Amino acid sequence: MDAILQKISEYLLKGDDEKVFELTKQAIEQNISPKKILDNGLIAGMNIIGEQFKKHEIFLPDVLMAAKAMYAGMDQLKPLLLKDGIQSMGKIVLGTVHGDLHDIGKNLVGIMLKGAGFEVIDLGNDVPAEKFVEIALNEQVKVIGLSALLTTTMTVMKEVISILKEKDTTNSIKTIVGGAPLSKDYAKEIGADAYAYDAANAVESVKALIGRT
Ligand code: B1M
Repeated sequence: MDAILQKISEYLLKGDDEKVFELTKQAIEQNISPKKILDNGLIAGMNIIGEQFKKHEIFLPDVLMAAKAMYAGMDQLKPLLLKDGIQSMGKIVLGTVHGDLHDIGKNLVGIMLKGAGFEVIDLGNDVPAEKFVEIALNEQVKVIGLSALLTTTMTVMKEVISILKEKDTTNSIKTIVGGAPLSKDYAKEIGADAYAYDAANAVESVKALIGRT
């Protein structure tokens, strides 16, 4: 792996946002692809943080610092992941479900969708089930994208799908779900139309959902 990507990962672990910002900038100047910087630098570091947190080797403030450093790197990559002047591919409502504050992955999905030409209505995090449906109907959106990082909040996705069923809108509004605890099987179980394991896969899945592959 490129030494600089290793360094990005190491400083993310230390929660040093200034250093991560600077190193990400340098990696871009070295013509390393944004996807590689993201996957092998920033996300690689975040995955280690997740493991350390699980083993109680680090605590919540450390995770928060790492998240801040992750955003410092993402700020540098964002313009490169976005493409200008593409005709709109359609609208999507996106958000992290109620009770869940994790938004890094959801934001990455949003960046990649925008980069692919979709108009993204980002509702943020901790979004109640009814809100997703209300906005999707008001904005005449064809796809709702739901993100969840906690096993305790995954169930809100099922609530969104139930509301869509109640309103008889499952034909016109499709759902895509994602997030670390999710799986294809769980998505199928709750009646979601698609599941994506990462941001690039989310773009492919949304394209397939609205017939723009
Ligand atoms: Co939290 N957290 N956290 N956390 N956190 C996890 C998720 C956890 C797995 C850590 C662990 O124990 N190993 C664990 C969940 C356990 C479980 O439920 N099974 C956990 C916990 C327990 C908690 C708290 C409960 C801790 C506490 O308070 N005791 C608490 C909950 C707060 C709440 O939400 N109510 C909490 C808090 C936090 C912080 C606020 C400190 C911070 C979030 C900051 C932020 O998001 N602004 C945080 C973080 C950073 C993490 C970890 C370390 C990293 C998450 C992340 O950003 N990953 C995480 C461990 C881990 O996941 N390895 C952990 C990087 C990101 C790019 O990946 O989000 O998976 P990810 O997104 C990916 C894919 O999943 C996919 O594409 C993305 C890009 O590739 N994807 C989609 C995501 N959404 C998608 C939607 C799609 C399609 C694909 O379609 C719409």
